[in-house]
Amino acid sequence: MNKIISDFLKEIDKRNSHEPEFMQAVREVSEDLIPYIVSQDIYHGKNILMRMCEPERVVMFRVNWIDDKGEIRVNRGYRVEMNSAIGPYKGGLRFHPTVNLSILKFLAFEQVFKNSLTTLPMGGGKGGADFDPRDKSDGEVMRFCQSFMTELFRHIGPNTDIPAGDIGVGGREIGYMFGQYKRLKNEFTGVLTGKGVSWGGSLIRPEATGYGTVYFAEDMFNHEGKSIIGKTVTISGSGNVAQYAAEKCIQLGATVISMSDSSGFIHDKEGIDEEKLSFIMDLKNNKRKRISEYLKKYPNAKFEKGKRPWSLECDVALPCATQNEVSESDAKLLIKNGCKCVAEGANMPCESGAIKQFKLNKILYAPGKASNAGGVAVSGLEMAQNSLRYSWTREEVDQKLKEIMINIHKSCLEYGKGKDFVDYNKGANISAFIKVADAMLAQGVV
Ligand code: NDP
Ligand code: 2IT
Repeated sequence: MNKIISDFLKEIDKRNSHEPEFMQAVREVSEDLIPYIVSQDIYHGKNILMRMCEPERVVMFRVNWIDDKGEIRVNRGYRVEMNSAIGPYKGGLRFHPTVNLSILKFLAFEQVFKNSLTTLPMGGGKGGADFDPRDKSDGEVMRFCQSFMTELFRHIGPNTDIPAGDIGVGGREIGYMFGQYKRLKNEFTGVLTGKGVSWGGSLIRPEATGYGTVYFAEDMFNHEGKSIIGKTVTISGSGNVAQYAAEKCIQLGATVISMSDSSGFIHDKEGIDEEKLSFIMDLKNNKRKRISEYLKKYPNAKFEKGKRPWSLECDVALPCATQNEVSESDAKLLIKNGCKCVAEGANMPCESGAIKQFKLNKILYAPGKASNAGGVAVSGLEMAQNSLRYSWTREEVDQKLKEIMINIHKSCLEYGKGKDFVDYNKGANISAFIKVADAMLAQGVV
């Protein structure tokens, strides 16, 4: 079996050898999927995984814009349309200086599996640009978004490809891009999700990824007859996902002791309560400042410059910032310090060595494609509401989100349950694969 896997990976590597993040994502999925595919006559010999590893289409384009000093700036934009077997391409846009094809291909590949798990009819895609909105004025961000959409609009549409937010793309950026799309097409449609509530957005979409991650952690605890109530939680990131993961932990009665950004983490032993969290939300979302400013208001907390919060004693760790932010040695430290549950709010935050440690030590570990699927799931509900020209209440959307997370948990159990341990990674990979593979087989070699 190991030889079949390594031959497959060698073949994929030939075309993608300069894409380390993409190869990492493919490797992790292949180790679960190839043994399964080989055991199933309907999938074996159809080159189905190879087909899933090749994007249906990739567009790369120049994005010119003018900064506040009147200088002409050039960025690179992308959209990776990975797989449309079960629905139109769906997935976020990331604006961050590190964005490249490898990162977007890994995100698009993961998105295909994640979207399949949601049970909603969405294919997978991802896009973005190597643009950094953090040090730009509002006017610069608007001009960039307009220029980006001036090219992207011809490749997307409410029945073709429906982008949303990701790192560096929140409500403000979605607004500017929606405005430009509408102007170019003269159509008011659900072409993007994460829209404002008064112009087609869904209630609970901003909260959905963070809330869903915590619902999933609670589902894992409940399955063992335990609960997140009373647990100590360490969170990385302080953006959209981290903020609402923290909010849901607090609402459920857990104690959140850390949040972070790319400059370091804050440690508040007394716990980040609702008031402190609203200070962080204002700091990050309106003032757009660094997390270290938390100490000016709450001087009892500590700031650890340039570090991640995995050295803290905790019961639960929720990595909600970015890929490869938990190394194997971080994982060992977390386990040594008592951590029992890791649910990924971010995409691929744990390196392969870290996942190996979680499995060896039978930690409740949920891969992002399962635990952070609540965001895209509510995007799917936003699309449904747009098609119905109707909107559901907060309670209705939240209830549907909870049910979707419970269903994802069940799917993971179906294919991941062992004697005394649930391999959520394997469960998620196989369950997600089956739905996409069946659709691809039914649609022929296209
Ligand atoms: P935001 O841009 O709102 O926040 C990102 C946070 O992560 C910020 O605190 C940022 O710090 C930090 N961060 C980003 N890059 C790095 C880095 N290289 N090193 C250290 N810290 C970093 O993004 P989101 O909260 O939306 O996304 C966070 C993660 O969740 C990503 O992995 C994304 O793919 C994933 N995700 C997002 C979903 C969504 O609906 N938004 C859905 C599912 C997954 P700083 O401000 O200093 O840059
Ligand atoms: O990684 C993700 O699932 C997202 N960034 C959200 C995608 C979406 O279409 O809502």
